[in-house]
Amino acid sequence: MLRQKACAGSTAVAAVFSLFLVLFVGITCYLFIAKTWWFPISITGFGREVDAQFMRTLWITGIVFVLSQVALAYAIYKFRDRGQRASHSEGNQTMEVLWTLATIIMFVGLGFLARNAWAEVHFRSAVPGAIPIEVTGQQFAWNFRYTGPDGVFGRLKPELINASGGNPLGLDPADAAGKDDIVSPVMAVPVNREVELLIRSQDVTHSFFVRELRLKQDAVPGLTIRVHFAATEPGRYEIPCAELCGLGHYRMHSFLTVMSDSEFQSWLREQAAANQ
Ligand SMILES: [Cu+2]
Repeated sequence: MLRQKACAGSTAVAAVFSLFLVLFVGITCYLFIAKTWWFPISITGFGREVDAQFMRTLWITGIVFVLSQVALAYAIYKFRDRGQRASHSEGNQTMEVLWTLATIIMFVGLGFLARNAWAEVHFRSAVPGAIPIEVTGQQFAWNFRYTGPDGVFGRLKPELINASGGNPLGLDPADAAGKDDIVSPVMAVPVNREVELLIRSQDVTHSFFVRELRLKQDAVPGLTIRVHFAATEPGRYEIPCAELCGLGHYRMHSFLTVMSDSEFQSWLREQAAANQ
């Protein structure tokens, strides 16, 4: 039974909405394909695995996105209100089972493909001989500590922390192992050498993040969290704090410089001289 013509919906509204959806999908796809806003090149082997996983996920979710939005645009136009009686369906059990299974396979499959990248950061420990660097976040600065020639970090005493007095980490002068420790507000690492970060916080939760390393790790008060990487491209990269940590969060950042081994050795000597 048809309702009065005056009660029928407008074809124009359905058409415009469908067209908008198709345009929206097209522009979204263009932005990804043209890489209008894209991340910087990765400088770790692990980062390339992360990128590969990102692209796999993007392709699968992208195809699902396009198909579902185009189907939606089609349905909006095709089933627009023409004054016909509304009908409803009870659903389709076969379809329900199929798309639930497809979703499970997709998510478990993606997780399975990502297991290497995940294990590399979270399960595998650093190779023997990796350079240890202690990373300490505090409101609102990063400090990086190197062991010096003895290969051992000296003891820290929280009651000795005095940033304006030149002891931001609270190094204990009574501990001989700490005499050659180097503390710097910027980080340097030699290219193609594995380094192990020992990430700490003096106050609230911060987050160590270098986009090019594809590495992000929270710095949590009371914990020392280890992560490791080997950077393959010399250069200077920003280390922002990636966790909202207070009013000065926006200015909490430092820099990582990846340099040749000889440059790194002379950088360490300069820092040691400056720390005296
Ligand atoms: Cu912070």
